Amino acid sequence: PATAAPAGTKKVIANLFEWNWPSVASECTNVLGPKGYGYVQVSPPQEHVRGNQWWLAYQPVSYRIESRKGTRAQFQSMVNTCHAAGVKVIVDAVVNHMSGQDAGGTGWAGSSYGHYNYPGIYQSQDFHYCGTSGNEIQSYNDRWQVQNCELVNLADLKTESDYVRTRLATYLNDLLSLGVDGFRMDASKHMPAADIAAIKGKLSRSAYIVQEVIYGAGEPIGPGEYTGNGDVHEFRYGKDLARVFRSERLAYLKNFGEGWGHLPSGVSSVFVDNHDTQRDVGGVLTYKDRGIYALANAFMLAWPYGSPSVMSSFTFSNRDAGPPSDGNNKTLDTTCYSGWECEHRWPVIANMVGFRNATEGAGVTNWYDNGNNHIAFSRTGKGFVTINDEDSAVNGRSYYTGLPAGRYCDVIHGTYSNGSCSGPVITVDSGGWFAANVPAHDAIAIHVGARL
Ligand code: AAO
Repeated sequence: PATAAPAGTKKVIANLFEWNWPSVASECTNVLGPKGYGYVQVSPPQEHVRGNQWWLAYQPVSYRIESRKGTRAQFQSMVNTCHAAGVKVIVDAVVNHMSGQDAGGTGWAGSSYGHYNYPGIYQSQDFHYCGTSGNEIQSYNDRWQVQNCELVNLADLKTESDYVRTRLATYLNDLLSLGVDGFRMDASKHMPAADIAAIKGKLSRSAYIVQEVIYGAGEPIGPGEYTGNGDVHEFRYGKDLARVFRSERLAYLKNFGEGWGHLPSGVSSVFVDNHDTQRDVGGVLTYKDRGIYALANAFMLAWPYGSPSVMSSFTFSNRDAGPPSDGNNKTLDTTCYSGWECEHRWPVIANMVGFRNATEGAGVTNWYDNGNNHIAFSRTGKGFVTINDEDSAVNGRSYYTGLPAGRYCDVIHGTYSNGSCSGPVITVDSGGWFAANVPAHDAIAIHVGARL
């Protein structure tokens, strides 16, 4: 992330979507810290409406840090544990709106609420009523509607009002007081960039900011107008990468990123998929694509564009279904590979985080492609990767890496730890070359941080 406090070279985000706080804490200690993830992104921690769908977390009822994912004390303990493991914490901050239930009710932690009435927090005068049918956004081609009408019936806060801005900043400052390092600003497109800037200006200390603005072709509001506040999610990245892997040629990736019209690298937050795109925004690669998904993540982590974020999902077939939970809809502790996919632990993905860290700052050299689906490139002096997404193996080839001579762990097929490699070892000769076979839909990656 571009604006965070210095985190050395550890910049990769693990998005532990809908994990509860005790499980996030133990993952920081046991996996994220050791594997070199720099950040964990967690789902909205504030009180929300009751029920079991995952998206209820996006309907705030109060700013008490008490949700199906855990209590304030558990949240605090999670932040402390992650910090001790060298992992910073990014919170998904829902600040554009409150709940979307016409009837009102009682929230997770017991606060009562109406659609436009949150006792002690907001009353009717704090919301927009834009005058369309149901006050609903009818066209994304109308800037005013997008920022003054309701997104799926969610009570739309008047973020131009100083009272609302101050109340939102009070919530975010409470999280900062618990040690939080950054915020994913949910539904940023639905707030003028200046409103987000004003809220940011009320924060008690600097924090990493990443704004959710889904690029939509021809829409008047685009991601570029938010870069003054911090990073912005680049939704074109995952969509374009999926198209390349599915139906085009990996050779096209030679100038992936800015060369494709994406945001400037330094403010771009990228992912193969996120919790919305893996469900609704057709065409991206997800855990359901298995090996190709792993290769796409490997490319993202090897390619020096943007701040990469690795999705970690619970498994689902129904779009609305919540994570594994008990009879009261309290989220259960995570059990990887049973109800939870834990993509961030897949060996290819987790090991490529180490590649990212070891190659930070090094440019791309020695690009090779066969004009089709076999590519290779070096991260100057630090690492080398080749991806063969052809339907057949590429055998008997040598690759020029420019790396110092030595024996390197192939981190796609093996894990490097305590000086040894659990998989194949690649020997780079004194000229910087190695020879190896690459099976179909497979890859080889080596870096100076995993040299034997
Ligand atoms: C739920 C129910 C609703 C009910 C509501 C209130 O589903 O029926 O009315 O409760 O009771 C999540 C869920 C929602 C859920 C909501 C509240 O996804 O289902 O509603 O919580 O519980 C727009 C926004 C974007 C937003 C996205 C979902 O701009 O900010 O919709 N994402 C965030 C979160 C998301 C969350 C919310 C916001 C709300 O990540 O999880 O919702 O807090 C176009 C526009 C986009 C627009 C999409 C979808 O995108 O450009 O701005 O996103 O449409 O409407 C291609 C195009 C692209 C297009 C895209 C998708 O990629 O290029 O332009 O396809 O069609």
